[in-house]
Amino acid sequence: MTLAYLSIGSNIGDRLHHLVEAVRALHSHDGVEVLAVSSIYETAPVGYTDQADFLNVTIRVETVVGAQELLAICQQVEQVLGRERTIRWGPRTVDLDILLYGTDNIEAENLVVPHPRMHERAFVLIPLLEIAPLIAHPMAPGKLYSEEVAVQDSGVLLWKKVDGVEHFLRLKG
Ligand code: PH2
Ligand code: MG
Ligand code: MG
Repeated sequence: MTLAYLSIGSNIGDRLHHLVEAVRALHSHDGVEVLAVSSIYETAPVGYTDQADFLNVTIRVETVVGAQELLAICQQVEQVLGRERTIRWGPRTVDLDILLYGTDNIEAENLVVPHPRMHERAFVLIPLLEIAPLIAHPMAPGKLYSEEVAVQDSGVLLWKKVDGVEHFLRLKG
């Protein structure tokens, strides 16, 4: 069993629907159990700023599958939710990124873990610290993510307080 942390974001269409459906799909998957979901944050776009605000959450999962298989599952969930989206021509409706996979350091061509930009993204760190306040950098022993300057960043607002996985899944029937 491995504990992993994922970031999920959506900024197209019914953003809450996409987040809830993504978590539901992961949870229903054999070999992946969602143990915690952060509150939902509304976040200003980072990178390409000329797009709508995101809703972002982070989740903790316990899994028996390896990191590459977890990535494949995430991509499958994106595709399933993306099929709705292609009808609307929009950019991707949901993005699932593996932040941490146990304490592994993975540098494959298609997957880098810890996520190489997570430490500079408030939309990742603020929800992550809510469910894992004392989490340390796997590659920087003794350093806490809570010490990163990005945690101070503006542009991340609490959108809906979440009280457990079941509560989160009930937000959208
Ligand atoms: N995801 C990106 C790029 N920029 N900005 C916010 N606020 N939230 C995101 O999830 C996000 C982003 C690429 O995946
Ligand atoms: Mg991403
Ligand atoms: Mg991604």
